[in-house]
Amino acid sequence: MRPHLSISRRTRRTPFSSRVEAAGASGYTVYNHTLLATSFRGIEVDYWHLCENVQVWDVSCEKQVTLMGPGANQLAQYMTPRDLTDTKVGRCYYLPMCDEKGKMMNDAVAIKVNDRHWRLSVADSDVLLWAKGLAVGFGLDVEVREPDIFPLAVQGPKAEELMCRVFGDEIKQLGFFAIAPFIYNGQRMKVARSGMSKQTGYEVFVNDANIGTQLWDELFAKGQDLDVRAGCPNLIERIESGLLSFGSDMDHETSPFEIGLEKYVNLDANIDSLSLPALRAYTPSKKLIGLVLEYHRSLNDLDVFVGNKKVGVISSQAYSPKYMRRLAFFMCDLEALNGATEVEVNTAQGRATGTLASLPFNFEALGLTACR
Ligand code: THG
Repeated sequence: MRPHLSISRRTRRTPFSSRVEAAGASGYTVYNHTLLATSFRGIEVDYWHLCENVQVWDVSCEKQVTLMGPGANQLAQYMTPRDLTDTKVGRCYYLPMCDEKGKMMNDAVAIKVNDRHWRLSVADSDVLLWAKGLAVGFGLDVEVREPDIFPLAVQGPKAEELMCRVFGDEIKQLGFFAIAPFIYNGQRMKVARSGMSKQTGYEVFVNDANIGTQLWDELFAKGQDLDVRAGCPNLIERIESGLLSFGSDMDHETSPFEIGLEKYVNLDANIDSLSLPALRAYTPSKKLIGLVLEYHRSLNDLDVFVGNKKVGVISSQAYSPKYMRRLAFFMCDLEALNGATEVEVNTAQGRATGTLASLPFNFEALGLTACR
């Protein structure tokens, strides 16, 4: 018998869990102590559907750590090396969150609700505990909470059409990473143009569980002709898009410089950020690099070699049916790599050669074209 996941109150359900089950979720993971589906009809079938249609995802596991009070701005700035000085209400900000050693605590999508209120939509680590510790330790006048807000993502090329049918044509005004309030069934809810895919997508921050399930049902009723399906962040699409996953591609020992997040680190900013002194002094010796493998072979292990020398370990990988290659991210020891452009991995059929690629993947530059 295959092992199964024992679900209890500790593995929190969400307002949408019964809908996700009824839609045929075939796999789950636990993310921020909460259920997150990983597949429905199988990740390849789910993948093609996401690339061509529209899906509704229960991403309630993206917990909303809320900082409220006069010290909210100061606490938010302590937690990230990205300069928040000129941040605006109505925009989302992707933030590396780093500790005093300059190591990743989380990568979050943040919104500034107002000058005394930040909301961090967090990846899979206990940001609530860290934020509470910092608030008390620094004596900040700020309340740190995790309110009942349940993000629901609508992703795929037909997402805009479906969202317009439910929320009205004003949805079209939302630019990438913009967020604005919309009224649904008399309830004000924030909607952002964001999500864990590079397809068009939105996230609705559902703040009322009952209205949320009505919203779920209405998305399916109004999207029937668009072939709307329940879905979830898709491993294949995530890797093709070069989106990182906390816990897989980074952990509490990783520097933002090692995973391509340097563009969100403002080394020269005159700000009070816990991690900046350490980050200013740090020179990375590792880097997350893309890997393209010729054949549809499964890997025996995650080690990456140049000859007999191990140069790194794969952190995420999937077969891309669109480019007909296995794609991976691997954490590479730059000194061991010593400028090599080809590496080897162990597959079920023996050693296979892989080509290095910068992230995010540039398929055109790699000479790869989509098969459909
Ligand atoms: N949506 C929301 N919260 C989240 C996620 C989400 N929290 C956890 C996790 N996902 C955080 N990880 C990411 C990673 C990348 C992006 C979003 C969340 C992303 N990046 C864009 C890019 O890389 O091109 C844009 C970054 C930018 O322009 O600032 O979208 O999915 N609410």
